[in-house]
Amino acid sequence: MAAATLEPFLDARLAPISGRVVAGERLTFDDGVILATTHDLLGVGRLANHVRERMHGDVAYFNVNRHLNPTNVCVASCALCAFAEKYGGPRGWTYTVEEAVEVAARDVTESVTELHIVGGLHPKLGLDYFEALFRTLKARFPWIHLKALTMVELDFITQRAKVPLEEALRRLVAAGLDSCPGGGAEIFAERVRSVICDHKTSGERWLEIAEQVHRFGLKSNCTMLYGHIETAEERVDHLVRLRELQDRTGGMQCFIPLAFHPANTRLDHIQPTTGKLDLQTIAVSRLLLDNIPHVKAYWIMLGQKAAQVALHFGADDLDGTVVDERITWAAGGQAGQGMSRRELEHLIREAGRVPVERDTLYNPLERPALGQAPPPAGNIDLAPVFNS
Ligand code: V47
Repeated sequence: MAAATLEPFLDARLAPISGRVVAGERLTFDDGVILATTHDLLGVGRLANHVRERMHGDVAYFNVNRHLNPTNVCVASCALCAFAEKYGGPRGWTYTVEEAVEVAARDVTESVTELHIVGGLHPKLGLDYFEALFRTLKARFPWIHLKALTMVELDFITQRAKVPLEEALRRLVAAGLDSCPGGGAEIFAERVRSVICDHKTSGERWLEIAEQVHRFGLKSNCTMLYGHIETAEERVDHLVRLRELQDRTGGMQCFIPLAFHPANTRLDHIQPTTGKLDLQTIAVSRLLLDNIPHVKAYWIMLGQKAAQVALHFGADDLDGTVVDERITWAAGGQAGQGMSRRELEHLIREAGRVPVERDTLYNPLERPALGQAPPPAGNIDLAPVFNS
């Protein structure tokens, strides 16, 4: 795209930033604050779209996955969370290994390439539980990538087991762990953490654990929870800290901005995020995180419509079929708990992008598009769960 097509800007401060974006130069913290606070949403979007198309052309990724939450019992009591229940509380669930595998098996066919496994910090589920869970899941579904355990869960499990993180990772990988999701990062600034998630792993510790995970050889994702009490400066600080980590390790594949859902949390006096903040946060992330390959518009939190538009504001991925999402759902999420592959492809095509199914590590998968060819032999493709 020619530089001239990015202009004109309603906010003159975007013009010099545009020059740096087109030249492929790194943006500064101050650039980030301008981009995050301007009302020239379309200007910021054009810049982010320029970068997105330079990196990925017209491709928009999605995957066929299933979420699995072995427990919602959690020793932390984060104000931001509507999912967790205290030990012994009436809303709590904790699956045995066998129950967790049966819950997964309800929806897993050969079409499903990823299990996304996260849960509460359960006081009695140790390293051995997760080893047994991963081993049993791999034995039952050997083709599935296990993307499991946030940095916060890893921190908790290893402290409880009193083993060094490296030993825990060695055991978990031997049992079947393939990569880590990006949750629990929230906002790194201590001022914010002390209100929304006190007692949780600190921002520094989240970054330290992620660094060790990457040095061990595992890939991870990363996230930022926005739209609560944080300032624009604190969002930009979070992004810059992720960028610095990525400079050191290169271990993060994808960044996912998570729109705060206030319902049923102790922060329910806060208004839900607006479309402007959602799209601007996607765009600013794409522009600042010049070393993280993918930015995900997580449709569960953004809603299908904003996630689709975000494919023109810097995002190149919608996440997946998901099937059984419980964290956003508990906090009043309206987007539903799962979407079919056909619907994901439709959203992407209608946005003028080219849908590409990927595996967790962003390898494109060769599959006939739905509606254009029959599914592969033996693949029931989760109809009607995914295809309705
Ligand atoms: O860790 C908790 C956040 C995360 C709320 O890595 C909330 O591919 C909004 O991390 N409102 C879970 N957010 C989701 C997550 C994720 C999702 C999809 C893909 C990937 C990936 C990661 O959601 C939690 C926390 O940061 N969260 N409560 C809430 N009320």
